Amino acid sequence: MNSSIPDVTSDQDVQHHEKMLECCKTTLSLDEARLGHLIDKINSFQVAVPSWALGTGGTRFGRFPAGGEPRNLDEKIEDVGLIQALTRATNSISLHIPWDIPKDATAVQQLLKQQELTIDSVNSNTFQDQPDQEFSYKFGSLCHTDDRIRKQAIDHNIEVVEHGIKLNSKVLTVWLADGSNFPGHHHFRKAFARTSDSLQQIYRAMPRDWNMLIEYKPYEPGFYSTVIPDWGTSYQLSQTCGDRANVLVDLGHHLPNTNIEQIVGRLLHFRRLGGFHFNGSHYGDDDLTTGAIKPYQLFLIFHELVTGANDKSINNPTVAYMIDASHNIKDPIEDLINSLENIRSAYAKALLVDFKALELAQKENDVVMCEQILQAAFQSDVRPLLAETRFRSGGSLDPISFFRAKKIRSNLITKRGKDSVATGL
Ligand SMILES: [Mn+2]
Repeated sequence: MNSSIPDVTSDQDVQHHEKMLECCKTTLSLDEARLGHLIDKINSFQVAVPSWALGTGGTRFGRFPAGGEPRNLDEKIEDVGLIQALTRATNSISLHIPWDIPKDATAVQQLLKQQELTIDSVNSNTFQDQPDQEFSYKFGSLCHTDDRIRKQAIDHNIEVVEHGIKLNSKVLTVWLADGSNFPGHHHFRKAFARTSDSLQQIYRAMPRDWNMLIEYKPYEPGFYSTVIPDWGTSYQLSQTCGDRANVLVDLGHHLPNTNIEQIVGRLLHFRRLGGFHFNGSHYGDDDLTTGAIKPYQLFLIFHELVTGANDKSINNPTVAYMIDASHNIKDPIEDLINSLENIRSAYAKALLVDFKALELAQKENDVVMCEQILQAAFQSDVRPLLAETRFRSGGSLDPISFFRAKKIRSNLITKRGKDSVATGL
């Protein structure tokens, strides 16, 4: 338990929780062994929080910060440490370069250790210009028509890897804003070929134990085309780079009603699912709380992940899970706790699916039974199971109530100020 945080269980209603847990065990027919097994599984499902998620996000219309935002990398690590202490569901932090360049890697390592955290992936940024940079990315980065600009973007990615090495990261995530806003601007084939070549150069510069994740997005900021719009393009680029390049699925990076669970299944089949960015959306890249809008879809995605993990013929690499959301209205810390709870809820429900019965029903084309088996798991109330998982690993039974009862946000405002702004936003 993080020593700077007071005991998180002392003021919780343990008795009430125990009653709820007994109900849950009865309803789900869980004996102690099965309960322990589920808790171990849920406990090992850890999701990284990115360094840019601790401040208030905004829209292009405005930003309404709550105050007490972390002013530097150390304070961001402290915030993730707090979320980890309360939830025991996020044991790593993902860094954005150049927003969060560690000035003293040894000191950062020490702070991470104190907070029981590690560095997950490092993320490059060629979607905006930095004050000291020579060339602009207005018309793209890795796809650019000008070799000098491409080289600048490639060098930036290599520099990001160098920062990551100092912090024991082993994953570079590349998301490109490269695309076009109007027909005719991009020569689609040439822009793709230049991007592929740039990614290969970055890939070759990475140490041999590093992985590259290639994220796709169908639109925005390019409203007519993006160079990497879909999983197929990411897949092709990964294959061209090599075994250590894989596809990253961001839930918000799909057109409305896309069957994301099928994409996940397909990538597992190809052994190319490398990373996952969780968020919630109704229309596009809304970056809302994970599971807030489409909990059934989230469950179906986890169902694919769990069946993939159970299938011995699938040899997919370890998937890097991260929350990639923006908190416009909610307190960022509460929102992240919300998301972690919803993610684990979907995972726990997917673990409850009767796979053998489902397999049989699928073989017999018993459509009704197939759906009922999934619904039986999806409609289970796993909240006591998640609370017990946190409790056993030293977290809080009810993290948001704890956060509020201890007035953590007002304490942060007192310490950091009402107008503190998280770097990068
Ligand atoms: Mn993302």
